[in-house]
Amino acid sequence: VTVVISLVIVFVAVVLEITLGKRTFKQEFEYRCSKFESSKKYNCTEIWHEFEKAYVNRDPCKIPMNAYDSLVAAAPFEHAYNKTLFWSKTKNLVRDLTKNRDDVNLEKTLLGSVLDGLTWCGKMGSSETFTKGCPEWNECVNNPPRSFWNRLSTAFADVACEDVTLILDGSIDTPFNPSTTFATIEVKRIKYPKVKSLTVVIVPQKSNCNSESLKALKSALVQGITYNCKEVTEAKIKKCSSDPKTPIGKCW
Ligand code: AVW
Repeated sequence: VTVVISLVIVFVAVVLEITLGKRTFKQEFEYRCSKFESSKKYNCTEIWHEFEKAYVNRDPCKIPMNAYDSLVAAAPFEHAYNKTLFWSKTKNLVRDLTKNRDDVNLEKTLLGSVLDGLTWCGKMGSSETFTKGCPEWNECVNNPPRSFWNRLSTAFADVACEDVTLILDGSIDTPFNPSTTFATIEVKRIKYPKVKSLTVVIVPQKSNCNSESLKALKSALVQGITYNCKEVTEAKIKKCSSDPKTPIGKCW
């Protein structure tokens, strides 16, 4: 009887650990990396080591963008660069739109998908990765996640070509906000003639294609690139998300 009870207890403990047990940061990183469709061409162990080198054993407010240079080099992009979508304040909407399509937002790339939604940092004198007690996004400029996303966004905008799309949030007064990653990093790196046009897509509400904020975007855009703006209903976007056979360009 004692043996049976012990076995039951062990079984319950194992089941609980599997169902409730959270992956550590490193496990989550490697799990997501290995799940990435074309990860066969990537070496997730090597990518992890390049990643942690950027911030481990360092002051978490002193991680510059270039700390991630070797990480970005170890996991080069291999998406369709002419199917690039940028976004600002519309992350979930864009995620839904590009799901099951070959159009690509940053979170569909290997490094983007691996680190999406995660927080991490190191500490001086420690070789560990921490997920608690890390600087907030705006606490200091050079914090590990912020510098990472700035660095990856730089690389993402650098490879974009032909006709690119930017999905903006029409429910706010400043859809093109000068303090965002799109405005500080990406818009400057979309170069002519590699990129021919930028199409802004916006659900008109507080803001629309005539808003002052979009005039600022137009002037921030590199000379030569054709600027288009399209207003589209939320219903149409939703319909398009649930119908991935419609080419994204036909959604607006
Ligand atoms: P965003 P962006 N705390 O919606 O134009 C934690 O403003 O900047 O769009 N994380 C934060 C914070 C914060 N206070 N602020 C921003 N973030 C992170 C890369 C958070 O993960 C793509 F290619 C939020 O979801 C797009 O074209 C993300 O930054 C463009 O840059 C975006 O904030 C979107 O950047």
